[in-house]
Amino acid sequence: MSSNSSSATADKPKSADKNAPQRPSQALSKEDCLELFRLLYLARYFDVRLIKEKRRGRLTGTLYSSHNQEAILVGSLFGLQPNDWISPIHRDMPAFFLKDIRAGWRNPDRMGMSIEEVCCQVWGKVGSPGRARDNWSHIGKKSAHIIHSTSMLAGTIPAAAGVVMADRLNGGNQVVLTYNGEGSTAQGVFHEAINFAAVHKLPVITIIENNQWAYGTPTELEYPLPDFARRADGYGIPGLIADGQDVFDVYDKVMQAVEYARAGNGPSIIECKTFRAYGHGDHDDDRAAKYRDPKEVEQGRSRDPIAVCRRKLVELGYLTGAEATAHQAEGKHAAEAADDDFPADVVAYLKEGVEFAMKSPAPPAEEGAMWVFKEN
Ligand SMILES: Cc1ncc(C[n+]2csc(CCOP(=O)(O)OP(=O)(O)O)c2C)c(N)n1
Ligand SMILES: [Mg+2]
Repeated sequence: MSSNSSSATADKPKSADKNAPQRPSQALSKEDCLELFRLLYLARYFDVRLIKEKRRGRLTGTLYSSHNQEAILVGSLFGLQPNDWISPIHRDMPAFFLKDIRAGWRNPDRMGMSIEEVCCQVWGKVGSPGRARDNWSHIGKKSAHIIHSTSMLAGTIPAAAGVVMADRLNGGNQVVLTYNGEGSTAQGVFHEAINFAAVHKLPVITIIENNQWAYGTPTELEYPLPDFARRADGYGIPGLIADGQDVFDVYDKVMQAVEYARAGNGPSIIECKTFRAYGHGDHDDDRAAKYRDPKEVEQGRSRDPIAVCRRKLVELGYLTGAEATAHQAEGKHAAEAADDDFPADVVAYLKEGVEFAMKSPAPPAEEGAMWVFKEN
């Protein structure tokens, strides 16, 4: 893999030219491609449902919407091995249940968190890994190989480097995907951790979700070059650019980096170009409507990842006739989207998670000081 940034232009996952270089997505079966499409719907529906629950007053906590950024999560997670590690951040809530979901949505033996656990986390119930001790995305689960997310931007990259370094020393071959907003790339710890990973050739793949905004700061006030992937040049590692709206392009770039890392070549950075659909969090929606030009927002949301994927599946002949237009969630704000804009199995899966969480008890009050104060 070259260390130069590759093109953001995404092609069809299958090429008519037999001599064209094979991209990992060209090896995906029709079933895999349709599953990617379904998972985009699942990630979108999770966000839509939570926005609606919040507006109905049935939820507390801040919602950091992943709307319009789903292809980054789905495309990056689809090709991982179950025992690979991930470290999601605030905007990656669906990643907690999407990790190794390819092994079966209802497979009790899969490593990733179940939808019930994630909903319990959101609702602050006893069944959550964090046992209601912290905000939504502040969770992790060692047995699921999910590094605990924290508020300290880029703060999980050194932890991720340590995890895979330990695994390598034990003879393992696991990789770790860390997720970061483009704003976090200015943190000192971002540079220190990636430099460390580069020097020690650790299998750390750093995904930069470049959604053009870090809270109220636009990218031109964050970094003087158009491509955050160029940061990789300073560490002597590959810096790839993916079209963050195209699940197949994200899959391709991540699989290239995974193969490179597993072979012992070390880390990579993958910048996924996307656009933040809403305010930073739901508390910021009204303010964001003032600091962002409506034309910019319209343009940024015009390539919905569900629509991009649908077009490719139609081109490939994997979706035909009424099947191709059965559900139309793209381009709709949460308030406009109805359950029948989503596949029935997606709605049912989340319904079970939400109902489980709502019926679950809150943790007992005596737990409040556990793991905080040491007796005596
Ligand atoms: C070290 C640190 N500084 C500041 C903050 C406050 N903060 C939380 S999210 C955020 C913006 C993050 O922007 P970006 O990294 O682009 O991610 P996005 O929210 O756009 O996905 C800031 C400044 C923080 N959590 N940690
Ligand atoms: Mg950002």
